[in-house]
Amino acid sequence: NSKEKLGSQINYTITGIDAGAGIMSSTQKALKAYGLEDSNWQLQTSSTSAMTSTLDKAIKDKRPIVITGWQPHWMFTKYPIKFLKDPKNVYGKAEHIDTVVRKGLKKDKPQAYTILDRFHWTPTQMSEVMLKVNNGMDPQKAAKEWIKANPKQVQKWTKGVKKVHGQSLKMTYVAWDSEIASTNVIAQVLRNQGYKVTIQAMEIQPVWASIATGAADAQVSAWLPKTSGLFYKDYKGRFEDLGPNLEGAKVGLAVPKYMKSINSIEDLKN
Ligand code: PBE
Repeated sequence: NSKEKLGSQINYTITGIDAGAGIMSSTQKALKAYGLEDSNWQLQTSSTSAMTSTLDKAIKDKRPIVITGWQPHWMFTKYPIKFLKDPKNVYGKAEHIDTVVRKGLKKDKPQAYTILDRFHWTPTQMSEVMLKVNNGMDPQKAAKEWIKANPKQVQKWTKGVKKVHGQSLKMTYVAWDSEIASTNVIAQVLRNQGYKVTIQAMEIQPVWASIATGAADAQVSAWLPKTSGLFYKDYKGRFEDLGPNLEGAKVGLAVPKYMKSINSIEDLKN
């Protein structure tokens, strides 16, 4: 049957990203939950850029491929791909991305706290910045351009907040496209407010640790409830969650639309 053929055609391999990503541990759970491990499916670790270039090649040749996919991301704009249904709800229905700050930030840097607390935008807006960066623009420049083009939105975050003069502020993030976009935008907004902002890229676990220990002030990369849920639980009580900066994110497995008979994760099983 055609499903059996799919598994052997692509070596029963799901093309994934970096090992630390929440989507990777969720996919391990999915392999178990859907009994795919038993039929030899495996998840390949790589990176977002390696995964998207493998996807690019597969689509050019109209070959089958299964990837770890999420939104907002330009992969869904650039390529004709679809999420697979997840009837066992392993990845969760929708995700939101929260802003998480260190304890004591409200007292120490109230202006930054207020702006971080108000920071909220849409998947479409985030995609605008991601697309610029994907087309080769420097992320800081992309953030500046986006801010310039969206003064009303930015005003909602900064309205009535006093300027500061050279106070420093440190943000940590993972160099995923979505987090490169959001971190650069909010960092630039805080710079315009007078903060000396540094942003430092690292793995996801040290990002949470940096907030818990107070080594960093803020991060805007908490995909919840599932994708970063483990870190949320591990560090509970050692950070302040300012709530969603974006709603309507989604995580799961994805395939090209021309794979017409594969519509659910269950269809991978034969
Ligand atoms: N992602 C993008 C991340 C969060 C941001 C879905 C690849 C993950 O932890 O899986």
